[in-house]
Amino acid sequence: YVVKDGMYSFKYALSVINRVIKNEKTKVLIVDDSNTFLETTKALIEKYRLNVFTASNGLEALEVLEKNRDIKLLLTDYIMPYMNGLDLVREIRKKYNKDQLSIIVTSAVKQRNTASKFLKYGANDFLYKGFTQEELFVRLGANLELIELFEELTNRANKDFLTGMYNRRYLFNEGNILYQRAKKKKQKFAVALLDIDRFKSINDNFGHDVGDIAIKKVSTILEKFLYNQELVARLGGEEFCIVFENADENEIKSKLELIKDEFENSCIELETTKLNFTVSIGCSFDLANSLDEMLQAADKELYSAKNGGRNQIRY
Ligand code: GH3
Ligand code: MG
Ligand code: MG
Ligand code: MG
Repeated sequence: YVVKDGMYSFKYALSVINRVIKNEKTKVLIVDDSNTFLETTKALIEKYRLNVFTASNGLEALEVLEKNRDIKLLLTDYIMPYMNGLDLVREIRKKYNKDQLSIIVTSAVKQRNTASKFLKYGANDFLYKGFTQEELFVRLGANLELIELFEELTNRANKDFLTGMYNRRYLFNEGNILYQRAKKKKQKFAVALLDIDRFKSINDNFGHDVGDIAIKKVSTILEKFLYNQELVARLGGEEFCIVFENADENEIKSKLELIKDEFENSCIELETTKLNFTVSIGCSFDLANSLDEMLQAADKELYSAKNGGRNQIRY
């Protein structure tokens, strides 16, 4: 099925693949009812550090995908028993958009409308069987590059540039999903707002750069105590939000105490001095009518923590 070329001919594709695949091994799934095709293509693709899975029909492919949700690219045949490639593409596109999974179709069927039919149903690319190694690698490279660009875009849209934490936008999208789930399943749910005390005076006395260091310090400390089951985000400025899903009230309270104390007991080493700062936290356990309402309630508590003298938690 695969026509061999001289090595020189796919240098370009290799350079793309090597750029796309950085640390982790990118997962690729090949679906074909011919074992010979599966084995040859798997061996070929594996040479370039891709992690290759195989399936011999559409149904099997859906199972493999279900178990490996981080598969980035699918190379599928058209005519197969049980579920053919066209039905497979239609099924997949109900669940995975083009920003999550690229689909390349390979077929020996040479009807005029085969390729367009597949593209209409959501395939990214189409290759007639008998393709050369170079053709395969160029298309793998191009389609994997696309996925990587989507990932980078998503990352930039959801993360805060200074700290690398999730941003306000992500918090509201993801937080609302978690809130609705908790409400439906009648599960526990809590939100906390954390704000640096007298942050303006850090900026005024030490400069904006040191202010930024303090903000980054918050992200380091939150990372130390949270992130297992919590959604953590920087809402803006020196204000942070923690969403607790399905956690016990006392557990949350003791975690927040630990965090507050950690700020009190640690400092930032500057060239000439040590900088100490504290935080205030407001927390709401009442599910209320929306995530927004919960945040408002937590904000009220935060306000009273500030009024009560700062460096404290209010529930
Ligand atoms: P309080 O104890 O009541 O919270 O007082 P505060 O001074 O911490 O609170 P306030 O909200 O009045 O001040 C927040 C300041 O944060 C105002 C703004 O100039 C500064 N700020 C916002 N974003 C950034 C940032 O990204 N970096 C730095 N260095 N400062 C920021
Ligand atoms: Mg076939
Ligand atoms: Mg503040
Ligand atoms: Mg503030």
